[in-house]
Amino acid sequence: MMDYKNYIGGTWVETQASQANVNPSDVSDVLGHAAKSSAELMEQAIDAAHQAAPQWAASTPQQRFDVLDFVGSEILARKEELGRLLSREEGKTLPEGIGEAARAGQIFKFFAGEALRQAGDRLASVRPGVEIDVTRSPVGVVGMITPWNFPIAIPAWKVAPALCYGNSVVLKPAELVPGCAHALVEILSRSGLPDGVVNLVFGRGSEIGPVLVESDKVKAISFTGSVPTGRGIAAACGQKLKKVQLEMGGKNPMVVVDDADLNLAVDACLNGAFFSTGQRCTASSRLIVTEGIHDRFVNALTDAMKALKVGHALEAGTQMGPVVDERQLQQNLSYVEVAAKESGRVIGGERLNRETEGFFMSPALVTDTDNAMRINREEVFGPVASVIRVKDYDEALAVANDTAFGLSAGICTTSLKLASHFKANAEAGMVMVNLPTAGVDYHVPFGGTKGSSFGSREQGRYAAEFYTTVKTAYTLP
Ligand code: UN1
Repeated sequence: MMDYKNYIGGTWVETQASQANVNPSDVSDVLGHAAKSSAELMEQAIDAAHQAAPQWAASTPQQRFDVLDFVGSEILARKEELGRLLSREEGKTLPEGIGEAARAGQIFKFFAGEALRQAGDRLASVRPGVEIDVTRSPVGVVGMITPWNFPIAIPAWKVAPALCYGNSVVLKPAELVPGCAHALVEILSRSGLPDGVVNLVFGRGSEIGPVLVESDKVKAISFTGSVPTGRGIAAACGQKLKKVQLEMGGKNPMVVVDDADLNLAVDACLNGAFFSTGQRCTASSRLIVTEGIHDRFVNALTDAMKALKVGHALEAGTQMGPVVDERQLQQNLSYVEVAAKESGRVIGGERLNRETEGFFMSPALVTDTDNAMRINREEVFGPVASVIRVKDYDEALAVANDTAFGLSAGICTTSLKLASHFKANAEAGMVMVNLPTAGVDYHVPFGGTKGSSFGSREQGRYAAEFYTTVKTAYTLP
């Protein structure tokens, strides 16, 4: 059994460990216990990051490349083992866990390369003889608060760019998945980073999160999680005039129009709605389907959904693992109930028993819904999707955009004209044509509009916007 310790100033710090890391596929399998840190320990981690910041800010591109490349190589070499750990603590299937671990490795590799490609602009001044340089400097200490649903990829896509651009880090991972964050930081601890550049603090978000957000030594906060928590963080950062980046919920529409390739649309919706047990902010949760294809689509998707094998995440052949914990399972089931009460027709959505005691449920499809129903307004964060029948593409687009969220939006169509129109007019940060709304590349920007995101984009070269400060220097030689 593992004892997940905090990592502060280059040392693994012994703390009273009390938060159990439980396998959602089998609650008798406890992976370990994580530190439940005090505000004081969080302060220590912030101090360590603050002290180490100038040294890392002055590091060369080669040093940054070497660290990030080392971490990326080790994650990729160990992707099976790390993927197994991920699936065991979070519950996504083993192929999904291995895929996510590989993604984390690739993210480090990408930013290793970016460390060598940090360029600025040199411009002529409007004044004679004056030269202008526009360059990027590190921000300083960056605080990161990460969710349980991507336990290694999300810490990776925050930590890697932070280090690439010369910042130091305090990472506060989700309580439910300490194992992956611990494994990642353990690799970072052997990567050649100076002590204090990366710090890891386990504990309750409500207790140690505010310390991180409010500290004057922390210059920026990157958060992925719920809208209410994000709002609170943004308000606190606003008070402190601190940089903030939020990735929050989604109620992502997938439009299926009459001319869609039916098999492709069913595959995209099955994947988008139910893979990773629907626990993705990019999940396709509103399937908006035009009249001419509606019944064929619903029948085919229902068959495909019912055929999904739900079970232990580590068992070969499992296509959908458990829900992450009892609280989330109850939330999912209560949304199914709400949808039924609101006159939706529910297929699936029942608690399931398996050989091991875990948080299993059958995927749920709610048909005959309209966009005003709660099931179509609020994020469930589980394997629950609803179908909204519409007359035509114009109505589909209007319904797709009628939401408080704007992370990802998809369309299944064989029409270039509709695809182009949708790309231009969907109010979302990411648009997918004939692809699931979830499952993104690691080298391009990730983020949304409206209530889904706040601040500049994560990932790809666009990450530089958040992790650096722009400096404009004028010289009269
Ligand atoms: C994906 O769909 O590949 O929390 C990534 C989430 C997102 C990541 C989704 N931040 O679900």
